[in-house]
Amino acid sequence: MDMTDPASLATERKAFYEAIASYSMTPLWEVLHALVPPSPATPCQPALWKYADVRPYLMRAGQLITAEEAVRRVLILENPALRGQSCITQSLYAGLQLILPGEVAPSHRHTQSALRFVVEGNGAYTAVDGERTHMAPGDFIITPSWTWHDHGHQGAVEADAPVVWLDGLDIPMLRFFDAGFAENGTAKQQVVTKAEGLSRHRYGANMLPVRYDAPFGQTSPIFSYPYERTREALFELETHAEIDAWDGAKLRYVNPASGGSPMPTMATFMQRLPAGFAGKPYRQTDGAVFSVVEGSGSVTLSRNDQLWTFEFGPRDHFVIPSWHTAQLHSMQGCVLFSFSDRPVHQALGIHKEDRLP
Ligand code: 1HN
Repeated sequence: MDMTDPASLATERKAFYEAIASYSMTPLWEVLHALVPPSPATPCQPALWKYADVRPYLMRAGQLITAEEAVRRVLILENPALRGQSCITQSLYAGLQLILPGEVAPSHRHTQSALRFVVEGNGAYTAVDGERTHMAPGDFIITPSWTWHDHGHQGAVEADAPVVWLDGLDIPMLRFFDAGFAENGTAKQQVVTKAEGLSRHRYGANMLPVRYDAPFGQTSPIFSYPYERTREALFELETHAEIDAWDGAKLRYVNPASGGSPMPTMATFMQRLPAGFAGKPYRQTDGAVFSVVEGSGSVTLSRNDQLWTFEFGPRDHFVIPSWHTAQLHSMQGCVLFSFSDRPVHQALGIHKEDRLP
């Protein structure tokens, strides 16, 4: 073999790769650069789902299948670059779920953690471990890992009766760890054993039981964070506090017992961009999913030499993938809910954020 002749060397290497392939081996040096890229190289793409486009299909789904037959009547928001994988980023699942008056989405439980962010409608409830909570637009609700949960709608049949919420789950993460288990309930609906609001009274008044029992492990014992209280906090901050040049007025939801994220795998945030806000650019390793609550604005995204601009209004959804530079703008002012896998990055000590000038 002539090591100085590139052509014959290439032929020899190729033969070598083929020889080791039958022993399920492959040379690192051919893939090393891609395995440890100079900066996060996500296959995910920024994407926007305009609610005006999505809603008619959700309502059509409501005519084609019942919540009970579907178990969960959801249109999955798939990242356009990851079609067929049921995920919006490599680690997160997102979908829009519809429930209509009189319907029940039957009781089950799974190791995957879920969050609900209510997008429209009134009259629906979700039940977690024997306690029901009603769902109102802007409410953030948690289904902790391995807790029984069902949803229902007791409202009247009216034009605005459909209730739609954003589901956020850590499905791809649990799939990665091969740690997904699920179980169906014996009854369609679980028996209600607790008064509505009990968990909020017990854990959500800036107080905790003297002998705190962590009913859901690392997950927050409060499973419903109503929009009313979040909104008031943000609007008071907008009026009376300094506005962050990157985020506007942004707060993170917490597990009051730990100060950490509400769920071990997902962080959730709400932010208010004041009217006329022109945010500075930032990038983060945690890809984030946004649900627009009120108002309108735009987000400009860039990565290498690619550029995206999304104009958004109420109930629109968009995804900012890992390490894409983002800049938020709002002429009118707006409120944005978002969630990401940040707690996992932080637990691993790999979370990075650049707040650029
Ligand atoms: C689930 O249990 C719900 O409980 C929603 O509403 C979406 C997606 C995959 C697996 C389980 C729910 C889900 C899900």
